[in-house]
Amino acid sequence: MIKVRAHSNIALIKYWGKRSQNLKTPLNNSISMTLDQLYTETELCYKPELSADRLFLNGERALPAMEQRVQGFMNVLRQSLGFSAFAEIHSTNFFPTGAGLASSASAFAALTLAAVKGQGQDLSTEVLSRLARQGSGSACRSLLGGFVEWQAGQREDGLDSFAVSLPSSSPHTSPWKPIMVVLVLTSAHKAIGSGDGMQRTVDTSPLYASWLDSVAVDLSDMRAGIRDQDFEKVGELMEHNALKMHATALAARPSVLYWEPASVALIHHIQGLRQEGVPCYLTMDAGPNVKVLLPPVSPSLSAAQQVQYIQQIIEHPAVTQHFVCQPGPEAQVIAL
Ligand code: 2P0
Repeated sequence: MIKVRAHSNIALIKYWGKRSQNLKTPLNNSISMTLDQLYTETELCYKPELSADRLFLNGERALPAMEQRVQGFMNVLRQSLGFSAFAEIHSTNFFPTGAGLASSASAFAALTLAAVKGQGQDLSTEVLSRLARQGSGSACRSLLGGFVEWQAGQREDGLDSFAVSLPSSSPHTSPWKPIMVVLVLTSAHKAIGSGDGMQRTVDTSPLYASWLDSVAVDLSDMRAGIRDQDFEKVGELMEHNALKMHATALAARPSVLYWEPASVALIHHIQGLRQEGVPCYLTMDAGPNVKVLLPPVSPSLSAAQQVQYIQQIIEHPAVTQHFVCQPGPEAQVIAL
């Protein structure tokens, strides 16, 4: 038995579109921040008596579709690493499932690490990331902590498509720790899944070519912003990139629309607070929730002032739940 923990991540520059469905290689690089408060813990045990992998999610046997997806991914691991055993897998999300917070990134990162370590293999982060990508694209970023870039790569076989750490500090400063407030909204509406949403956007949105044309500059500016710990630059660009991703999706046929009325209300709320002087910027993924970046405590921002900003952000009536996150650690083994 082995137990691991992997954290969720939020993209600052988005992954939106694949060049290979099967290998989950993306059409552009993406940059993310690993989130310390949202994570998955996975216990895995290889059992000789099993003739198929068994998956338990949050204490209950997983639905067949979910179990089949995991079995397919375990087949990829068996083939890549050269083993044949089947596993019993218990995966627990330490954040609400069904609240529109993606759990596939942390779940597939945790499963990859558990399955590999459970085989007694010690693989580099690069190899682990490349494997996790084949479970869910964004999972390749959750193997690493802090700020992370997923290199799209160019090879047909996907061998150069994996995530690497992005330095967030010069040698004389400490790691950068801005706040990401994850706002959960009042929504039960099930929108189109992210995989289908991005594919429809690639196939039908006339804006998609512009997305790809403009993302290289976004990536180099975001790298510089993180390196220089430049909050305004990172925040402004993060919000621009997210709204641009949603614009490409809105222009698909039929439209890929993830926003609820409460999402739009929250966008106005955050942009309004910013006009009043609150240093905050938003991002959104393939769902209705809104995530808000705030600067870290510093000589120019007291802890009390930061708490007040968080209060102003979460006091909107559309917010049902919130998580105050900072850059989180890499995926790790927590019990053997
Ligand atoms: C991201 N998203 O960069 C983007 C932004 C959603 C919006 O990665 O099909 O669950 O398993 O590779 O990783 C969500 O997509 O998709 C995602 P698959 P995944 O975070």
